[in-house]
Amino acid sequence: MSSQTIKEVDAVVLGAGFAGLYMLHQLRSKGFSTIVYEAGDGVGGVWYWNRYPGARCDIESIYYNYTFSKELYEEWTWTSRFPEQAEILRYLNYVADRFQLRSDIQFNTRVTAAHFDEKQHKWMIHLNDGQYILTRYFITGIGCLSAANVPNIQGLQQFNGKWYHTGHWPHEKVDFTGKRVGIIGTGSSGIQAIPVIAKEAEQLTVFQRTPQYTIPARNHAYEEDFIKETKKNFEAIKRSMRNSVSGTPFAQNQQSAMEEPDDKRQAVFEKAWAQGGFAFSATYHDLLTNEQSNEKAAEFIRSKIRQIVKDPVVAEKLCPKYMYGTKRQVLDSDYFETYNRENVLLVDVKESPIQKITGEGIQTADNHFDLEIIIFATGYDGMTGPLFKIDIRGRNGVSLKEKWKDGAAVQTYLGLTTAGFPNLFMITGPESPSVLVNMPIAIEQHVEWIAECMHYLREHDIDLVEPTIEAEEAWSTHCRDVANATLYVKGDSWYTGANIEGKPRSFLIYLGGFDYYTKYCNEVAQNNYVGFKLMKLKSIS
Ligand code: N01
Repeated sequence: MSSQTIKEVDAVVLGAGFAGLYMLHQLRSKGFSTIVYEAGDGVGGVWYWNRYPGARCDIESIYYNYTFSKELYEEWTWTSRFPEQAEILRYLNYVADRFQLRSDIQFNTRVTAAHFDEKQHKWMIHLNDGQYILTRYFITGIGCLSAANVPNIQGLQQFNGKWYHTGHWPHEKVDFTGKRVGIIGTGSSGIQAIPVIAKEAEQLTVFQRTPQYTIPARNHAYEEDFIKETKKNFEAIKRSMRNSVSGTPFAQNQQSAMEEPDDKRQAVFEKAWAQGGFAFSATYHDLLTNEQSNEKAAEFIRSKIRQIVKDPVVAEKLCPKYMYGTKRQVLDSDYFETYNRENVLLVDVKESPIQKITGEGIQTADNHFDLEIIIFATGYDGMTGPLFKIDIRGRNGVSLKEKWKDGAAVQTYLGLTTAGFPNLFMITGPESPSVLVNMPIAIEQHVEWIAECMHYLREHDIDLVEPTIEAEEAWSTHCRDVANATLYVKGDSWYTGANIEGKPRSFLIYLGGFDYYTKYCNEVAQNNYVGFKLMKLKSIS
């Protein structure tokens, strides 16, 4: 390390998305000096990077926003049910300006390493420009899906055309007009991009490994009166989201799909299909715990695919066979209809695997497909991937990667902290409800808990907070027990890590319900942070 003067702050926050922006706002209001580092040149996080055609949110806009400020909620007007990426990005820019956050955000800066210095009892943060910064608290707000997965397919470097990953889309428009385009991957990103690109490209070839259960989003513009009413009901909406299982104001039907007569169940599914959005997954409480109920939902969606897609061979290839919902349910706009277009070709790469990428396109076991553009909609190394991109080292120089290495289960306390890494907080970290809850609401809960915790520590002259091994073992066991009672753990997806070659399989999302989780975290705080070691430096040295 050089002898340069090292800047020091109370808190370093990583990422200027929903999490980082609100964390900064909270810490400032409590008088903590804070700096946010952001790799991009603007705010927005996932909505800054995911600019691919068709990108929009799958949670309704009136719920997919901050609730910490009534004024903000009243000032901002969403235009449609499911907001487009550009609109969410505008919203986050508005928030950054509205609360004058930019002055404490350093853009175009990547944190490469964060090491806990045991002599100073502080974190030394290493930046990609060679600078260092010392901080008491280190807080990650880097999301669960920011480490892009570009599969290691032989020959990519030889490809003469252009290629893109959906999560690192260029800022300028990619022109597909008159082009032969190939897209690999049919998860949420691929399914949103395919109908839009198909309208522009000369030919679109979809390389599908696993078909998906997707429900029509039924996006529409909002009426003025609806928005007025929503704003009037802000407090009630906020209360119901914050006290709900999923961070949205929707109640789940408490009935089992198997208790309902066939005709009634069919009508319930039809109604949810017509309504669009996530209503379908809330039709019965046991779709993800009872295999028979699950199959009823799965077969309903397959029947819809067979109705929509005209070519029965293509329709059958598009019918998923795995258990409904064990991969994230997708919302689409005209996805299956797109396969009725003459310029769209579906290639089943389970039947005929991709062998290599050539200078001119993609070679599968049976065919060569000439392409000018290849799009990787191949997802992310989820949950731990973003954290592992940074060399985070706690006590004794042990890295997070080593602590959670192959097969050794990830262990956290509340999905927020982990033993051996004092004063490290992970917003929406592994083993918290995160991606199975409406994210802005999950983020607000974490941010407020962290800020309160830091305030408490300062008020009580406590310098370090770190979970006990016992507390984190108990939390992780509870997390696994809850997950193992569901069908989620049986799926092969980024939820379980099965999408990344060699990644140990584990389900790292807390499924006990957002309401229960919030109550639990609050009780930990009310009981003087039970499960944490609270340390005063005076008594350490
Ligand atoms: O990624 P995915 P995503 N050869 O992992 C395939 C959120 N999100 O970016 O299923 C061939 O879901 C892979 O196949 P398989 C949301 O939480 C939200 O689409 O592994 N194919 C799969 O089809 C979502 O769940 C929104 O067999 C390969 C696809 O690539 C999460 O982000 C929008 C392959 C990856 O699907 C991730 O979604 C977008 C290979 N080597 C994203 N490797 C909204 O809010 C992978 N695949 C709406």
